Amino acid sequence: MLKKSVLATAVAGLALCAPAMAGNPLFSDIFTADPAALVDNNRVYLYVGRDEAKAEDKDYLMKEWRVYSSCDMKNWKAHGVPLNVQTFAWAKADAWAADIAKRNGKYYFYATVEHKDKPGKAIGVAVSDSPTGPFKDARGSAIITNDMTKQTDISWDDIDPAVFIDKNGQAYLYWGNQVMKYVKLKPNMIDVDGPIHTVAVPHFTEATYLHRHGNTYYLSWSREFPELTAYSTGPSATGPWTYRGVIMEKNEKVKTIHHAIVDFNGKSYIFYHNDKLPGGGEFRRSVAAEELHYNPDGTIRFIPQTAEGPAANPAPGCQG
Ligand code: FUB
Repeated sequence: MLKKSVLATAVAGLALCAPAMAGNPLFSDIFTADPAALVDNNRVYLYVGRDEAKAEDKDYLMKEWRVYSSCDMKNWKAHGVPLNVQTFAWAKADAWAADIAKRNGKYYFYATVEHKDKPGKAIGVAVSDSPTGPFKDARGSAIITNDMTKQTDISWDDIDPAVFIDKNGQAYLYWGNQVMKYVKLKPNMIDVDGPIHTVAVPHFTEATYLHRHGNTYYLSWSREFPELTAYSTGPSATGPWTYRGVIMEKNEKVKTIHHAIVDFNGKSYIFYHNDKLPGGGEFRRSVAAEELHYNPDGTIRFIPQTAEGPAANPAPGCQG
């Protein structure tokens, strides 16, 4: 029989050797929401908004974005605050959902904020030489403002940017609430190029995401409210789209579920948010991840939310 002190030392030793294996939610020190992701140089970068609302609050309190990175989808390194609402001098509040793309060695971060002068939400674009920032305003003005779209009367219909660069170099910005919209971007990534189009998908609420896997384009979004994650597939970045169904069920205590999808180190993943951190709820969300599987016909398998999250998937050559 082991003596108590020997056992205690052995257990302590094991704890020291064990890697910090994050399950879901990924971060437990702060509330996080609205994941955006980028795979760069064999490393996955995860951008989140920070939910700062108190338990009794009745609205979002979001002032900054945070960035984390991982070499294996299990251990996450915090890189701090790469930008906040003040990054955009023309914005006054609400660091809502964002997305990121890399072009010509620069990182372009598209972010929802509340405009100071033009009523309603707007989308800004910030740029950095590094995926972890710091980012600075790339235009000095919003790329999308509420007065540029007339499909609804609500002040929050121009939120949730999703940026996508196609094989031929054409970049697109998708976004919207109640009505999904997209516009082409110029190669400089900071100016729109042509008219704004709308896209009709079943029960669209918000949180559009566009990605490609193989030769198929996947347009996904949050449908209904409380939200489920649904998707369509198509032969191009602008469709035509064929509805394929729901891939993630709604949350229990929070009505939103905003997601992002990436391929990393030979596997595919979805990031989303739920309410599972203790004290969590509508305005106190927590970002989680799951492995995502494609069927041989290109459809996506339904993704149950788990407490374990993805298995460790160490990318060769990625360290720290
Ligand atoms: O976090 C604020 C808003 O809630 C986001 O912009 C939406 O996608 C929803 O998650």
